[in-house]
Amino acid sequence: MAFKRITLLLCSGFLGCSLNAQKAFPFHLPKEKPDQPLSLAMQRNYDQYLAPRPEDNELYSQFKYTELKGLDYSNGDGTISRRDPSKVIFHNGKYYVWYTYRHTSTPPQGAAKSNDTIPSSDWDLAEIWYATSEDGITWKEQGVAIERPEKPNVGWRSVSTTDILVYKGKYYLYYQGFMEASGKRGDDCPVAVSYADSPDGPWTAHNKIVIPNGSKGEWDQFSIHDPYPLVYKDKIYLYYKSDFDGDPRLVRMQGLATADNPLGPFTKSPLNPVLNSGHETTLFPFKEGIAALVIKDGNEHFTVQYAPDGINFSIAAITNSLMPIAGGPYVPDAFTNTDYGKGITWGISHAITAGTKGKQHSILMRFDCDLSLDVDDQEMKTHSN
Ligand code: AAL
Repeated sequence: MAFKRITLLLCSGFLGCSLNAQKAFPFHLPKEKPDQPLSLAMQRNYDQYLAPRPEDNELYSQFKYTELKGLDYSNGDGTISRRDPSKVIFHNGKYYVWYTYRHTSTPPQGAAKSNDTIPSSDWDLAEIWYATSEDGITWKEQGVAIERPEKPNVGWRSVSTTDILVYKGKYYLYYQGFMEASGKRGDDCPVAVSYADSPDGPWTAHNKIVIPNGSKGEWDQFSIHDPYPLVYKDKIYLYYKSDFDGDPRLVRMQGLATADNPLGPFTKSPLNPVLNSGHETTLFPFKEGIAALVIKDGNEHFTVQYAPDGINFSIAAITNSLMPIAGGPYVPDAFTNTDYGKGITWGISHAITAGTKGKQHSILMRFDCDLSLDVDDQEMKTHSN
């Protein structure tokens, strides 16, 4: 697939979640009727949304997808899978991404048929691998970063769904540590962490749960998934997904835990969950706050949200194209403790989960977007397809 630049439809009307949103409107209440009562829909249009048209705010984007080169898609029989990419980082002239890698003799067979060598799901019996690239499109798979530790260490059954933190010159990979196969309540897993002096490893397992499950009755008692660290307001802000375990439906939401030390202790926000929707976590510093791509699950799925304080999120934008599933963006200021985030323009996400139930395997792709303050709107418009 040829890479094409995305159609860009951005202007500069985004005002955070300011109650002064009306000022951004080039047209608003008829001047001759300033006290005209507003319908609920019109009130919301002024108070909640950030510009008169969705495409007029900086958190509106379309998304374009491009096949990656160098990560082998060819076997296609479900025995190899790459999924749930980390954020992308840039180090010594190369981009790095980590992801869940599974290579088993059979495709996933479901929980009942799973055993020590047969995976139950696409992320069972997995390891964390990594790849590097000079241009973000052609990648070289470098091999394993985090192996499954010996039983009974956290993650002995599977390590998956990782994300990277760079903090004070060291590298930290947070990941889900499974103690049982996915589908047999193994998904009720907590988050573990390994650390290294270089993105190429070697990685040392902390061998402790770093973000524990909530206590019985708390919203995150069953799982802590999709850890996603940023540095914000002088702290590590680690967002994560959990599931209210409705029988058998899961209500997925996202929470926040903060820390001064990458190995913890992490303190969960008293306002958790901070996002009422979403599945895998994708967030980035934007202006004074944090923006989130909220995908797949919940009443507010497939929206871009913004929290001026990193905690209180509102819908900022919708999109008219498919949002990246499990997006791991390149966030240049993810760890700089910025007080004015610049946003993102690309990353790696899921392309597709191929095959029928029990035979899934996942593929990674690149996404491009314009969720960045640096992009020249006019230039992008000129090159739109
Ligand atoms: C993903 C993530 C987590 C779940 C499973 C593997 O996309 O939300 O990682 O546990 O699905």
